[in-house]
Amino acid sequence: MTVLETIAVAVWAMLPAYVPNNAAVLAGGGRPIDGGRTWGGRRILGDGKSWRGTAVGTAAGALLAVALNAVAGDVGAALGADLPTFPPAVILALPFGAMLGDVLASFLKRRTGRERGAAFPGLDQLDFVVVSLLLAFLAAPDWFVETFTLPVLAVILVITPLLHVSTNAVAYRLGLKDEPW
Ligand code: CTP
Ligand code: K
Ligand code: MG
Repeated sequence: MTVLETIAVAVWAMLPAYVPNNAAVLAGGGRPIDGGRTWGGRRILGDGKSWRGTAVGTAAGALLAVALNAVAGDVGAALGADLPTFPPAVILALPFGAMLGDVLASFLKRRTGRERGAAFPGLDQLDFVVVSLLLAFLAAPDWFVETFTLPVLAVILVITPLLHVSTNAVAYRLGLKDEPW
């Protein structure tokens, strides 16, 4: 695989995990997952993790995966890359894993004294990737190993923080997000 093909596969395979967090920002609000409960004097998760944001984010990523499956052949031919299609279990695992990773990160942020919206460099940029990859592996191990080769994983590790930082900066400037991270 050429470097460009590797990048194309990496972006394609992770799109269903990239979109949920942005969709959650647009859909956010409503009842917080933790119902306002605290643990050790701090919120368990905080108001930034809502049922609606989580549900809409997961649905948006899953719908995108279904759409990508429909056009993988045509887009792959145009790009000259062998783009993967997502097995049914992965259609759900990638976006749900992204949302779960974000929720777990908020749990860690609250336990370490960070208020809602506080930055946690490193965790903020990679939480959703790690958990979505983990759930995708559990959902379809053979597909995972075939799709996420070491070069593809390496590209994901590099481009994810770049994409995360730039999309959040845009969302912040558009007034959609309270903080630029
Ligand atoms: N959001 C949501 N549900 C989620 C994730 C995000 O409703 N599961 C919405 C919330 O409105 C949230 C916004 O998207 O405020 C931005 O997401 P994020 O930066 O992850 O949340 P923060 O408000 O920064 O809270 P935290 O410090 O817990 O990350
Ligand atoms: K976050
Ligand atoms: Mg935030």
